Amino acid sequence: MKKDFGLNVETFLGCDKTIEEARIVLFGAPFDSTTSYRPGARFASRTMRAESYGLETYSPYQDLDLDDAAVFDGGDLELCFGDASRALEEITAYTRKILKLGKLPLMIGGEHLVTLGAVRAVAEQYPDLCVIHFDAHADLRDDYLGAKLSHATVMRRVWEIVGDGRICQFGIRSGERAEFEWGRAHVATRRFDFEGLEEVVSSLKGRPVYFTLDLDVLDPSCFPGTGTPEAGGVTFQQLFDAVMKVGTLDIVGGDLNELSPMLDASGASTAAALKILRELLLRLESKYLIAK
Ligand SMILES: [Mn+2]
Repeated sequence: MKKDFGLNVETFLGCDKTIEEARIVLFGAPFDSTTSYRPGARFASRTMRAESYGLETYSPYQDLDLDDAAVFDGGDLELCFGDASRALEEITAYTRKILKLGKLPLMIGGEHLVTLGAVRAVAEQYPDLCVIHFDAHADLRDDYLGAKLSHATVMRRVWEIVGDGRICQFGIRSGERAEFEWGRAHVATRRFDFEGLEEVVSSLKGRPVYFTLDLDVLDPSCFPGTGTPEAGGVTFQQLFDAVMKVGTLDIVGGDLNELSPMLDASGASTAAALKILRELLLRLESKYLIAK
């Protein structure tokens, strides 16, 4: 409820609890300096906040309402553009603060590299961390054009933290032959869709999980607003169903990334990202909410 003379601060729709009340802390990481093709993901979080007013807080899918959820919107980090190491350090520091408060960090990228900053902090707290990764791209290169820190290398850097057998990828349909060959020995890669997700979810029950969702896992026909679109992706409904399954796990951190809102003037990509975010938040909160 808006106060007469409260601060004029825009939050993601329905995420207006205080930090003390919140169980989940949402924040934006507007960084896209290593994007290899079409930049613009730095504008995702602010565009999502503004356009969230076209979204209902109520989910007819889950019969739950964001107004009842305990989510604080921390706004956007002020990140050093052009220096990936510094930007990642800032993301790690903020994520660490959220974890110290006993709350769940949920980050809106930005390009996919931002995930590394959050995982560094989450893995400090949960050394046995597992990672579920939805993406069109394997992101397992050791370097990209000589750069170790890139959105094309992010999962390789995450692997260096969590180790073998801890990363499960789904929807992957793009990468170098060498990435797929390396991946076979070190990570579990499911190509093209979410086949096998139920088994993975069963095997991860009770374990701390970081969930990183590169929205380009969606087909470009329903999600064209992204830097590196890849034909042959999943439908919105397939992604929704998969997110519902992942959301039953002990998620201890997560992110959505790679929405570039200005690459889809229709706004449909932003709307898809918003709906997935709403449903993920509600799924994570569902054990505390009573369906009305
Ligand atoms: Mn991707």
